[in-house]
Amino acid sequence: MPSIPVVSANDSSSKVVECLERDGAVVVTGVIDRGVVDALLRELAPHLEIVDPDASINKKYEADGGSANFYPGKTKRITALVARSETFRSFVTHPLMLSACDAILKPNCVHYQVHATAALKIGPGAREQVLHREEDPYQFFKVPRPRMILASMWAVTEFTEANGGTLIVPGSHLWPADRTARRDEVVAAAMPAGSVLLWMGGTLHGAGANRTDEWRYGVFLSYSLGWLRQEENQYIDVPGEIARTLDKQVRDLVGFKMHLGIGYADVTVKDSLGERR
Ligand SMILES: O=C(O)CCC(=O)C(=O)O
Repeated sequence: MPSIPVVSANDSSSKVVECLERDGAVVVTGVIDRGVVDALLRELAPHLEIVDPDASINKKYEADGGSANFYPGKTKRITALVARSETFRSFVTHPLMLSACDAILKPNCVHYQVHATAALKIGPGAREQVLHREEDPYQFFKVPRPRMILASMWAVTEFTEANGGTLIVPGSHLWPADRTARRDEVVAAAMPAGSVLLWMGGTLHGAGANRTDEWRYGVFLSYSLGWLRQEENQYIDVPGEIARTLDKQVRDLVGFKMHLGIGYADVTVKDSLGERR
């Protein structure tokens, strides 16, 4: 039976990377403590409160070129987490993530960047999401693609097989394009609150179905090569007035830094942080 390896936050970063390279995913337990979880909950609560889980976000996604059934219903989803939560910014610069990105992404770029952020609350009765790869939008590269993305899911509540724990197909980051996953090759990530699931951009995955009467709450954070177009438009989701207040490390990671010659702006019009000259 395939499985997702589990390591602890005290294990070495090379162990995390070894699991990612071999299995395409790894759970790291004990990464954030209760105080951090509580702070995150407080900061995101007002934004999540106003989301209607029955209002489909597929309509907008489809209008923007995405597929019509990609997002399951009965789910609350908000993005722009760098702008919305100070606690989330400490996830962006967390040593666990930076050491994994250094090993997985750095060989293909000078520096990597935040790719997408989301808080995802999966409600009772939500269906399973279609399996996909984070790197699918870069379809001009053939599967298995060069390493472009590293993704993570931070467990705010416990993740179980029954409550919508993220579905992972271990090893699928190495599969040829024509191989599809059999049911017995799909594994739900089970992890206590405070754990982080990391997976490769080429790993097949999706949100699990929630067959319980409680909400599964996770926070998604991915990184990509610094020369790629980001999935989430960070220049809009982190507007200049907020970008200006961020630590330089966070601001650079969000994308306010040129990658070789890519990303310049005419500062006589508007500087990179949105200030008019
Ligand atoms: O919620 C999850 O566990 C995964 C979500 C996901 O992969 C997505 O929305 O693209």
